[in-house]
Amino acid sequence: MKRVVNLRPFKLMFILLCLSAGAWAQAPVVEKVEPPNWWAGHTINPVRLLVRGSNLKGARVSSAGRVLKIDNVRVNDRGDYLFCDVTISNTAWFSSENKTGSQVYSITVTTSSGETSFTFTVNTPLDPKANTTSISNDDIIYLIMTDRFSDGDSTNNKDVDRNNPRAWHGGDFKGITKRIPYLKELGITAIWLTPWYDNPDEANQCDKPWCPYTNYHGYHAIDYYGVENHFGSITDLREMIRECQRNGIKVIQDQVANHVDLQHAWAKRPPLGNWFNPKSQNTFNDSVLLSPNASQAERDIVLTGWFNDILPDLNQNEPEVSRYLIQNALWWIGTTGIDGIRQDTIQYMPRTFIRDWSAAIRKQYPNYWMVGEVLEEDSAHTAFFQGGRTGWDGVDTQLPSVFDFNLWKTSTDVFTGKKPARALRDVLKYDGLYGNINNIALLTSNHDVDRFMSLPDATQEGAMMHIAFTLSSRGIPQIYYGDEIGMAGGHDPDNRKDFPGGFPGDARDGFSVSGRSEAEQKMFYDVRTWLEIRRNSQALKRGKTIDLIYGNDFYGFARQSAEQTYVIGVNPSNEVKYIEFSESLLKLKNGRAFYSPNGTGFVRNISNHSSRDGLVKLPVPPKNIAAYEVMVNPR
Ligand SMILES: [Ca+2]
Ligand SMILES: [Ca+2]
Ligand SMILES: [Ca+2]
Repeated sequence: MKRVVNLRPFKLMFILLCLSAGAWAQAPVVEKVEPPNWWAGHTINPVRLLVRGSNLKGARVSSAGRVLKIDNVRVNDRGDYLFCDVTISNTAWFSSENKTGSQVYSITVTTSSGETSFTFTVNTPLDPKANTTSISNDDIIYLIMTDRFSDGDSTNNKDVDRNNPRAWHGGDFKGITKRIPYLKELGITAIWLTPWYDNPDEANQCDKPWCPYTNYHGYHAIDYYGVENHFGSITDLREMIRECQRNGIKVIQDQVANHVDLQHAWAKRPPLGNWFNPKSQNTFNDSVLLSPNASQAERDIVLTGWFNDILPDLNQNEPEVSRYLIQNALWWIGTTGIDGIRQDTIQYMPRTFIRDWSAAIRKQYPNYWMVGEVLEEDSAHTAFFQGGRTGWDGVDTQLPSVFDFNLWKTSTDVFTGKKPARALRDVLKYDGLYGNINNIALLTSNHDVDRFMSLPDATQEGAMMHIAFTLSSRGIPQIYYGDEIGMAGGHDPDNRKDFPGGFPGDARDGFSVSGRSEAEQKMFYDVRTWLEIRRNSQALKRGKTIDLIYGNDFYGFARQSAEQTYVIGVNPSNEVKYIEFSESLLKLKNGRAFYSPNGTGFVRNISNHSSRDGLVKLPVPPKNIAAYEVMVNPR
């Protein structure tokens, strides 16, 4: 709408030529080519281009030479979008003299009224070893809302207003780069940033109480190949990713394939008549997706309804849309080297699309980790979307991970005194529903839920137990920025407050010990200790969960891998409790001892104390979670 042409000069310059002067008005014009580049030797070959322009009706598309072969040209009815397959010849590439860097080719669009051409860059084949580790059970993810974390570049602070919780606040990629030492000190191993696609700069207007609001959060894409100008350039992004990775921190991109913003160029002039689903409000009656007994009509409302009236819903059942989105995901991985993807509102897209998207990414990167957001506090529902199992619809989504919102919600309830401790076990008992339980993502909180410290009856001890429990559970944990210092925050946007010290002029610096309150420092220290326990334990990262004891005010369980056993005691009560269990439950032998790395210290050598009847009794202080490692030789 307000954006006329969005030419991103990323390895690409458009050359607009008009050779037929007599027919200037009708000569073809090219404005944007997506993707602007691709790789030789890629699992996606041919790559399908989406070309935006005008006067494209009847166009023929060609490229001189033998490297690019172009066919399957399709032009929409208005003549303003053109699709074509570009097959990249590997033979031509490898036999060329230029085996490093990239090669720029010219592609010509010809109609009866003239011709124009654009450039298309072919990059050297991607390193097959890159991204093969992706995100794994070794990782602990830290979710950052880029706009709200750290401002490292004031030159991109267009219309920043930190007094308005719904305005841009100025956080950016350079700010995150600057905080890498803090992230290392904390001990996380991966960051997930809210979306960095270019979003509208201007505030959305409406008659709702939350208007006007800006898209500082990034979920309103207007350019799937562009970077949000408030966060920096693609160069800044790549620099941030490179610096993170150099420091042992992986980067996860937040992708949004379900919808775009109404200001996207497609909204007014969609490439195809069925590019978007017709405008209707999503009922968010999500359970019809899980139930095989729902009518398809009811299910379609959830799959095709708009998230809201300014977010047109993409029709992934149209193969051109599906191909566009799959290529876009792979383009970001290849271009920036990101280590994982979080996919927004994944359940509102067809499961066949989730499968095709997942399969295509993992064809190129066999171990790649993607996590889908299925915001349901129901294990059966979230499990339905994880890959590894075929659903009632015959579809295995092949999606590596989903978030465990049921465990998150139950943990917040238990540690604010609303549910008994055994409720935790009563969520974990559904673990068998998942295709791969160790792959699922565990959250302490995120940008869509109230922070723990703003829940009724929240205490810092409760917040710490909530985090410790998350870090001692199966799956891959994810902490939301600020949780480590007990930041408070209720409903959106209160839960997206600026990290203290991240912005010029802040009264104090939460990134440093001296800037933290005593309570914040205690929290930071405890969280860091637990992160260290988690990072160093194969049992916590990959072990089986074995229930030992569960009651209203206590839950004891073990995490056991081939090489290590941990015993965890969860005690939300006001008195000391004991993890009492028979050694036989864990197949332990005499001569073992238990060591607590989170402060309780060496506790008990079984061979001296309880080997006779095979019973183990380990204390857990009140309002605490104790971790005991089973030691072969007492320390
Ligand atoms: Ca900034
Ligand atoms: Ca923007
Ligand atoms: Ca949808």
